[in-house]
Amino acid sequence: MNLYSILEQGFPKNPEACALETPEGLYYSWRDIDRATAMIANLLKSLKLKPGSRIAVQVEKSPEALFLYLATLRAGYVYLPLNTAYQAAEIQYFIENAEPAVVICSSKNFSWISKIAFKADTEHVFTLDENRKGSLLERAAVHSDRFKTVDKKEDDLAAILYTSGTTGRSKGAMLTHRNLSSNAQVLKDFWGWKKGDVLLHALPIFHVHGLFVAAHGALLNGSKMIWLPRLDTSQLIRYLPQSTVMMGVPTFYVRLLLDPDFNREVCKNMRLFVSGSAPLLTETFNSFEKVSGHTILERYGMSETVMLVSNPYKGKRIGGSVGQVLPGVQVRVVSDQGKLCGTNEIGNIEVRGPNVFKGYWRMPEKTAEEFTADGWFKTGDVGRWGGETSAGKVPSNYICIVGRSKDLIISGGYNVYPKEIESFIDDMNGVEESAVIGIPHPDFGEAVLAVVVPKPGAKLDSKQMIDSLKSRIANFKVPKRIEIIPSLPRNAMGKVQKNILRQQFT
Ligand code: MLC
Ligand code: AMP
Repeated sequence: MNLYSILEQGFPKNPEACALETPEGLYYSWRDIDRATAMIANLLKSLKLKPGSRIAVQVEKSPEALFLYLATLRAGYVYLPLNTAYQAAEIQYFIENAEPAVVICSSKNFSWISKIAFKADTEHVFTLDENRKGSLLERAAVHSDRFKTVDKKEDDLAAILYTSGTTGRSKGAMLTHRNLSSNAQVLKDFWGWKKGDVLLHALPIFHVHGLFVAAHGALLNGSKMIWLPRLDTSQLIRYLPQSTVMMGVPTFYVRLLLDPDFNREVCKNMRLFVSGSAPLLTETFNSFEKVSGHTILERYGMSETVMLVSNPYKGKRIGGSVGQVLPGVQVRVVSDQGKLCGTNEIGNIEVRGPNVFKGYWRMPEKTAEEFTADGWFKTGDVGRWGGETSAGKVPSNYICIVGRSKDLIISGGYNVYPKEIESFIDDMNGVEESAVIGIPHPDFGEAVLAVVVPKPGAKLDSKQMIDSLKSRIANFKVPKRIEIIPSLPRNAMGKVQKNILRQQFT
């Protein structure tokens, strides 16, 4: 098997039909996908890489970036997508940890990324830009446009997605061909994908949501995608009348609601709006229903498990609940003492099934820590079956997420681990210690805020600190605000009381 071959089974009979359309007026057919992915796969094959080689990619979103992902699958290698916001220190860590055989980056970053890559023994560095330029496509152009997709075992790796750890450095979640194909097949039925669907795609393609959930769904259904480079509400409003499905993080829906041109008429052709990656406020859920006439379908997933829970397509979608367990997946809610929780009892969410990843790249101990002795993956999310939301009573087969046991901030759908930011701040001159917290933010859901204690006699300038962080870490991780205070509140055990800081600074 190969995930690509499974997706390909869904491609439409007419290879000349439109598969991708871009706002610049470019149209790609299904035949174009087949030919372009074959040429890139032939290029990768010509490099005579070792089986299981990682192909690390940090490029802007473009149709060719999607083809590169699909070509990597076809050639049987492991795709490693990297957020375009990552800076040198972050990229260096990923490249040193994953040891990719090939790195593909934007031309503008070639000089520094290639230095990091060659130092880490990467054999090949190519470039790929948004405008169909770069050495990857130049080199692929001389290769044949036919390629026999490499046969893989179900358990072979298809992708590695780095997800930050609560302590220590990021961990690479290893996802297999089976993890991704089983999830795509389940969602195809669960969300009622049908002939004639058109997906409006404005998510980034270096995470589960945009790459696997959204793109796999359309590919497996043979549906055209309107391929937008990023979220731009006026472009969404321009293309919604031609679309039937859209997927986004909650910020997508918050911003659509603020746009005076967004209304029922624009959504007339739409069949389904999906939200995930971060909590959707019931207020947004309700307002969206009022303004658009559509009930957002919220679902819950993560890099290690792809999708595990979803509100139903046909049944009742409940604001404030992430829905029911997907077919083939098992979920349990367990108390800290290890007892199964009943309805309305809060506990830790654990999951088992064909969607659950193989482990963290080269971190067997971390992998073991995150699984229970009987093989369930600990999500780090806290929730309950049923109970009540502001929308009313929730049936006992629906899950509500109420918090996280992991110290994690989700800002605009991106994860930020306070520990990582605190360590950057603590290294700065004049800083005694810091605490990073998430506070409610109207656009991003949560915003990163740092509370910093100066060393005795030191004078700190929060603007300068923010500017310095911007040059060192991905922009979405940079605190929106830094508050300087004389000391951090601590409990009797000496632990920083972040809840008190949250109350104080919200
Ligand atoms: C951008 N900025 C952010 C940010 N995105 N700040 C906090 N959180 C974010 N998410 C900052 C930039 O640094 C910049 O700051 C300013 O906001 C404007 O940047 P921008 O690039 O113009 O932002 P914009 O294009 O508007 O992007 C916002 C966004 C984007 C929400 C559309 O972040 C996005 O597409 N998020 C989706 C994330 C996603 O796909 N998550 C899925 C993970 S998978 P300055 O200071 O430079 O001006 C997963 C599993 C699952 O979680 O269940 O799906
Ligand atoms: P990531 O590691 O980027 O894949 O993020 C996964 C995390 O996002 C999950 O563990 C949850 O904490 C969070 N998440 C995903 N979907 C939802 C949702 N619908 N509601 C609340 N949190 C969510």
